[in-house]
Amino acid sequence: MWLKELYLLVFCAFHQGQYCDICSSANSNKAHPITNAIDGTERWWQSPPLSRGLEFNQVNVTLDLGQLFHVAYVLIKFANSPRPDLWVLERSTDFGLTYEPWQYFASSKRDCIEKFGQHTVDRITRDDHAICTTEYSRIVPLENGEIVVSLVNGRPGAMNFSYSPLLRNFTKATNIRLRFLQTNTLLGHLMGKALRDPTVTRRYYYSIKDISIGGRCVCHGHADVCDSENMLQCDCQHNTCGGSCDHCCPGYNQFPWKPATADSANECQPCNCNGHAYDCYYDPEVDRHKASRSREDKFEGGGVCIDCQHHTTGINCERCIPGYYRSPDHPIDSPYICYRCNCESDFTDGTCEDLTGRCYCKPNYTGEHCDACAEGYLNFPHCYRKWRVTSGTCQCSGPGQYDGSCDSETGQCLCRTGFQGHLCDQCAPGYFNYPLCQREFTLPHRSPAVTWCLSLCLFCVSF
Ligand SMILES: [Ca+2]
Repeated sequence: MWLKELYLLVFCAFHQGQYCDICSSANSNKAHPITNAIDGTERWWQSPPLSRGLEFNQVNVTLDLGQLFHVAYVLIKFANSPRPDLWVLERSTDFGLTYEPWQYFASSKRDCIEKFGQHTVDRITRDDHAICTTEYSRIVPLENGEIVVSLVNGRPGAMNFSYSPLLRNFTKATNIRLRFLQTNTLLGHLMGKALRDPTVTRRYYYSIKDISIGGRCVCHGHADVCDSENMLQCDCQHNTCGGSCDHCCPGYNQFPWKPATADSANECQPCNCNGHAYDCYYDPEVDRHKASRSREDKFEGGGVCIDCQHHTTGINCERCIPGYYRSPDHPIDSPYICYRCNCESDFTDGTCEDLTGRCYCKPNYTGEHCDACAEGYLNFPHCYRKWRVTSGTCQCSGPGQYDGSCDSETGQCLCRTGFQGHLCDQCAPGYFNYPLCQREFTLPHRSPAVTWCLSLCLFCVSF
């Protein structure tokens, strides 16, 4: 019976002597889940007692605030156990990825120094000094003790919070962690037979009735109020977005985001995407090269439109994509601004001229649809360069040309049998292996009939 009880969760009430009972999740009066620590009622959370293992000295309680806040104070009301002997209040500003100490708690200055370092007991000279406090680790009261941690009062910047960047930064938190390291052990004279009682560690645990946190939203000067109906989110203005108005809203990144100051709202400015994109991003390189056009039609800022629609592209969605041309009949912000090029010929690359739709031809070709040779070229679809041949200017050399002569109009060299091409530099059909250009014989199987035929042909050729 004793053993069994030792391994169960037990809670005790000192004001009723040493009355203890067994936790039970089935009965809300005997269940002590962590949600009780933030429910605003008298119900409390309780950790497993040390009778279940000394590792339960080390218990973390983490609060996720859901967004960035400036925290002014943390108030912890304890329940049916004394306040912890040794612990650290920690904060995270990156949504729980990393934590850093905010304040240390120990029962003596000596413990502060030994456990947390000499600097924790120095006088506060900096707004971000993490101090060690001894007043909250006393054994009494045994029940219903409180800890009030003020993160602003007593610091150099306390009277001028808005103008102390260090203090504003020090109070920021997205998550708060209570890292308990050691329970307060009840002293012998208070616990009567504690030393002789093997069950005494059943009474060593942490219990919290409620945690209150006071602070204000971090809105970077871009909101007047936090919306209490919407998870205390900042009611952002100045085209800013995010839980803390910490970035520009989609489509408003012509300039980098800035916090508001006493002198300027530093409003986020819209990008100029000519009605073809919803979002944009700020690119400092584009800004430096003055390549982005603002809504005021000036090359100021570095907004680059994202995902241009209606077959548009460019920093301001100001051009048509290849294969489309700008319509002469629609304004720049029309969804019909870009028409498809009608350039299906082999002699174009598929692109065409803005406003006219005239196809851009490959070299040597011309015409609305690249269906003629360009000036100086002839013989469509080959479109050779036209030669003005005077004596001795033929470009015919190499093994394929016949005698160095060429057509006076086209420059076409006179080729030997088995060669072709403008300069006779390819093998003709039926010949292979330039520059030899041998005759091809393809005889997959030498049947007697083929052999006969071959002999006959060779006989013919020899005549
Ligand atoms: Ca509660």
